[in-house]
Amino acid sequence: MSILQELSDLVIAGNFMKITEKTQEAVDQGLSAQDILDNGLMCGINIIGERFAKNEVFVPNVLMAAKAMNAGVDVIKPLMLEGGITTKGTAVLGTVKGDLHDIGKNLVALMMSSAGIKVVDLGTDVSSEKFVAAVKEHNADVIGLSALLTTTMYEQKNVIAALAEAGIRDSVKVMVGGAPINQAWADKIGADCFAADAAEAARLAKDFVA
Ligand code: B12
Repeated sequence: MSILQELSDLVIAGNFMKITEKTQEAVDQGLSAQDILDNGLMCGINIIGERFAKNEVFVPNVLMAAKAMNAGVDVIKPLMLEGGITTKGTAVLGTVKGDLHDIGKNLVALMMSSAGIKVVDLGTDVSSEKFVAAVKEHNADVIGLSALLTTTMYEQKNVIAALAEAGIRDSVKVMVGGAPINQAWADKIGADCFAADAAEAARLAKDFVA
């Protein structure tokens, strides 16, 4: 079995004890952080998502898998941050109100930091008011809104409306993302862009602050 397959299986099993050691082993074998993430850890969390949708596993299993995924990400974090030294612009990031998913948002934060962007991470379950206040306080160039639920994706629209109401919509680029989000949704709610993954989000943010 390949080490990437083993990492995927450890995420599925929620084995957060063993995954640190195994991820380090993958790093020591010379695998890139991106390979470990895309073809190991992410495979596992996606499989758990599919099984959860089919009621084959339940919330505690997903929580354990998320914990294992985060433990693996912690090992490759320093590699992903390599080179991100000069600060180019500021991004405010958060998961919208009512939504507690943060693995994807954390990866976006990591990739943006590694692209040299200063990231102000507001965490999860963030209200429009808090987003608006943070954009003003940090004079942000970019705001990134993460939503993983079909019920909370509408909050992205509310944040954009709140930015407009505060008179700062045109001074900040709005990026949206998360599993149910696509370009059509971004267009519909008047976001400036959509990115399907953290690497693309960082590339686009870099372009915005250039
Ligand atoms: C892990 C997980 C959980 C964990 C979250 C732990 C954590 N700390 O995040 C826990 C157990 C808490 C959880 C809870 C729930 N979950 Co959940 N969860 C998942 C799961 C399996 C994985 C999500 C994940 O982390 N993926 C890996 C990351 C890396 O991918 P990502 O988030 O998509 O992020 C990438 C891109 O989308 C993008 N991106 C993300 N954010 C942003 C932001 C910007 C600005 C940009 C540009 C890009 C971007 O870049 C990221 C990296 O490449 C998904 C299934 C899935 N495959 O999505 C279900 C899923 C999202 N959950 C689901 C559900 C239903 C729930 C619950 C309602 C379950 C319940 N009955 O309680 C609760 C809701 C809690 C709440 N209020 O938020 C459903 C949603 C269905 C729907 N139609 O809305 C899903 C799709 C599972 C399913 N197939 O049914 N969940």
